[in-house]
Amino acid sequence: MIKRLAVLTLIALIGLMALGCGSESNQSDNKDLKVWKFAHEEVNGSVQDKYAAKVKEIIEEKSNREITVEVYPVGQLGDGTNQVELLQNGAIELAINNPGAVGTIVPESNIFSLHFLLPIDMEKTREVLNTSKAIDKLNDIYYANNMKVLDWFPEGHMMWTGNKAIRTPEDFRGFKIRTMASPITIACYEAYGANPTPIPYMEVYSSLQLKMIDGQVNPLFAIEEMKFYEVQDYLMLSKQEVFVGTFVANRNFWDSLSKEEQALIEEASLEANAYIFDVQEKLNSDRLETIRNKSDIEIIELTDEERKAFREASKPVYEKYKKEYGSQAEEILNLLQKDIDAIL
Ligand code: 6CS
Repeated sequence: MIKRLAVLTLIALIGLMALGCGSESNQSDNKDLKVWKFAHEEVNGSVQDKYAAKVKEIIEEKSNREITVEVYPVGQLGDGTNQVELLQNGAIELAINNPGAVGTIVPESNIFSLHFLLPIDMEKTREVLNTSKAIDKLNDIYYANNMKVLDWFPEGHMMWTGNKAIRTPEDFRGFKIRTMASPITIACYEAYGANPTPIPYMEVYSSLQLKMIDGQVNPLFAIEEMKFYEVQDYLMLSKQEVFVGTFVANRNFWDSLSKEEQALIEEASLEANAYIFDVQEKLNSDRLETIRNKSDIEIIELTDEERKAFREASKPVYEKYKKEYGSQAEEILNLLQKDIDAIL
């Protein structure tokens, strides 16, 4: 109930913002001026922020500034899950979200919360996301849930930080790890014996600092920009999954666009897909160096043998995904695994 009220309040707020924008168009007497609201889940300077800035730049320039794209980083329009609801309701036109947040709404999207699924080689992961038929099927399901998916892109490997070293699933026993809300993420950590605790992104730093949780999991760029490394003793280069971002439009908004406008957004997403791949590689490697230079956090690179033990422990969760989400989810997983095997 409280969550619903929060989303309704946000929608009302966004409505007021839209009225503001409308008067701007009237002042210039140009009824064709359009404002598209674009929310993402990260802070200024992040991977998603740079993606959104690239899309904004292309759309505004190529529309001769007849379209303005307003970018809202995390916090301004609620957290990741609020933002998915705002997009579904049409309160915002464009968004970047990720399966960790969409997983409670679109069960099949939890596929990307499975550990040890996507190739560890990020180029190959990108290729799978850009070409697999599994993605077409997922896109149809998102569309049925009011979201038109325009792009899937990797943001980096997920890594653990903690107040103790984690090298084996046994080390996770009783460990309170902050995760996103995806039920499959939660199941993975339960399979390791940990105590997964979903907390909004913007509350993770203080929860670590106050020792309400023992650790968290995120890509390196986020561990640096959110300053998690300041309040943690160990950083594990664990690479058990890839953080996948999704560029999406509200379905009614998408269907109401002209063919030219749709083509413009598709062109922007295609360009952003290539651009962001290099950006995430550089941000993740540069920020690991920043963490090394600015702190005395102990950095542990998991060996192949150590990763294997986690891979084995996470296998039952694949069965859970198939069993709980049904035949369509199973078909998507089979298709994806076939395409991954072909690329490896
Ligand atoms: O951990 C999270 O909740 C967030 N992590 C990243 C890297 N992006 C957005 C997401 O909400």
